[in-house]
Amino acid sequence: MVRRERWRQDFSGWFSDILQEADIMDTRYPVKGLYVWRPYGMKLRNLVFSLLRRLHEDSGHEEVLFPLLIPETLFQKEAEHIRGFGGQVYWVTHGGHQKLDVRLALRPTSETSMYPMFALWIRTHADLPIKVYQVVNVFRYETKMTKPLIRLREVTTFKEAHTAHATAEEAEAQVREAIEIYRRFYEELGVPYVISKRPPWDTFAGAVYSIAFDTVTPDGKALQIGTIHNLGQNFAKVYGLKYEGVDGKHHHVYQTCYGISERAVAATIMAHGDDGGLCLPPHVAPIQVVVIPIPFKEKETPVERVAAEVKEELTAAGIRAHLDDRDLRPGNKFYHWERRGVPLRLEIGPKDVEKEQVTAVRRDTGEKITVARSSLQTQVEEILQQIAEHLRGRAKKMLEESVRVAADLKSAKELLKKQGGIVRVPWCGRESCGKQLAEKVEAEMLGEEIDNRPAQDARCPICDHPATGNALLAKTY
Ligand code: 5CA
Ligand code: ZN
Repeated sequence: MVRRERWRQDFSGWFSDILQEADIMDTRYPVKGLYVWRPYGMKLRNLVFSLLRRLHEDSGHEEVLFPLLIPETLFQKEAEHIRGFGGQVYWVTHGGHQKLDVRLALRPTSETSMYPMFALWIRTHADLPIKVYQVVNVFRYETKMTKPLIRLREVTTFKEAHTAHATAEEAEAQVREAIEIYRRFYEELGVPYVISKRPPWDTFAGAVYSIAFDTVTPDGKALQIGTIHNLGQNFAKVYGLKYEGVDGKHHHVYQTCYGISERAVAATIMAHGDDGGLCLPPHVAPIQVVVIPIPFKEKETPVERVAAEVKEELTAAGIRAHLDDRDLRPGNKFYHWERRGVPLRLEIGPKDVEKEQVTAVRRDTGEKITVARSSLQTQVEEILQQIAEHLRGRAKKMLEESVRVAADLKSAKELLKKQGGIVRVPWCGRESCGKQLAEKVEAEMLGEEIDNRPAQDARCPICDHPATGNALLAKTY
């Protein structure tokens, strides 16, 4: 029943068709790397990001909103940061006809706008920690190929969290909390991931170290879906973020930041879709249940009335239900909602009315289930739960199968070339070996895996020293 041929073999085509046909995005906006969210996509985006907001709020993060424009004088202060982002910044140079004295950057991320303000807010240790987040647009002049939801020049939905702490230990603990938040977020979306510590040569500009979440796309590439950075005191020193400790002395704070963009929406779409279109996890599906009356030709039946009642009953129970009473053939309606990934369809025909039942059809498996009207709500809730679990399990299994261990570097290279996915190679942790590993398998180093350790006697295939971790290597988006 479930076909995933095109989804796998022509992922790019599948993805761009589905964005258009499922009413997610319009990709025809006449500026490269900028796209339009359409109503159904907007609903999906808001549901996905409300999960993320809730996880931040529940762990004590408070929402803020900083300006989009950053004066060049502030932006240029942190040398590493500039080296990393310099080539990607859009500059505002004029106000009307007037040339500006100080150019203004469109934020590519907000360290340089936030931290000078943090410096004004922090006086004593009692002002710490600061844990804030915002969900905003950021601009990056990306030079790699742009792609809707994946590589944008205007990232429209950038959740960035920024923190400041009195001690290095607290900043470390904050990194762990952020990892936990991102784990839970992606668990809820059923999006599988690997977590790794980015290699030193690919750390975020201005960070001490970076942690990345990656998923694997249907065409076998790694896609980074979130990062967490320990900034140490780098920015604190540049922007003067100091607090007076109990010892009466002034100390620089320790900072972290972590971000997720609308790539999370892309990851959700690709993790669960199939050749029929979207297949959305019930948590974030704009419509969880669509009710479709199936009137019998030429015969007066109460199917419409019963369908409306069913819809009302589900809505009252807090389920996002929709009644499709358009004057269309049922087959067309099935197709319409299938494309859009509605997890559950309820069909109501004359026989269903007679028997006081509805016919439920699962989007993920195509399975038909007869549900008694008397237990409608509980059964629908149960089925939605089962769908969520099935999707999560199926996606997780696929990712696990695509993380492979190779006997040697030559076969690792072959594996990546033929099947894609991620290869796991023991690594001594040294930069020169890491770079050679990536070169030899003709892929990129995602980083050192967090959740798995190499075997006791494992050795680095480059230098033959004992391995201190696993390198994850993949072709990347
Ligand atoms: N200031 C830090 C943390 S908030 C920061 O900017 N980190 S980042 O550059 O790694 O971005 C965080 C996440 O945003 C990335 O992991 C990636 O998933 C997503 N992202 C980055 N650039 C783009 C882009 N051009 N289009 C879509 N998503 C992006
Ligand atoms: Zn080595």
